[in-house]
Amino acid sequence: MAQKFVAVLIGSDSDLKVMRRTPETLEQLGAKWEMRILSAHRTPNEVRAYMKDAESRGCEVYIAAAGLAAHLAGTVAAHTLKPVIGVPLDAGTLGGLDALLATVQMPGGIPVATVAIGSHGAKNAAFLAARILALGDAEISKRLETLNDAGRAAVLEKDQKLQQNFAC
Ligand code: RP5
Repeated sequence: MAQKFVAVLIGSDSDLKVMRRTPETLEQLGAKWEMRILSAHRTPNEVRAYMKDAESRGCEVYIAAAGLAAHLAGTVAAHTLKPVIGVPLDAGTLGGLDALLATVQMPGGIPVATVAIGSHGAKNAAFLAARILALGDAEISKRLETLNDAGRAAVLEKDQKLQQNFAC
């Protein structure tokens, strides 16, 4: 059987500056991925064709990122029963609020799990996709646990330093 992977779609190459964080994080988590530039507005037929092919090869989760009137995640969700994670991006004059609303306000029955605007969302989309794959993948589950422990240790270490440096 084909290895399960995350398909990361971005609406434009101008999204790459922020969205490169997603594959970087997926790599850290040991999740297989591929990334494509495909637009809900400029290449709607290619979005559908890619999805059909990706699912035949083992795509289990989608991450779709776009700015402005961000319809990419919703379009993907309309064409699949796989989980879809939407990353709204700041690409215009409204700070990403336009993309956030376009991504999150899906009609009932066609969900898009929407993460934060921008780079934190790009990172969390990877974590959420990995959590989904980890339901059936012990290796990814282990990596999530290790990264979680590392995050906890880093905060506790900083706190300890703070206590030492600012002791009353
Ligand atoms: C969206 O429009 C893209 O996802 C991008 O965030 C924004 C601007 O695209 P470009 O005009 O830079 O290609 O569809």
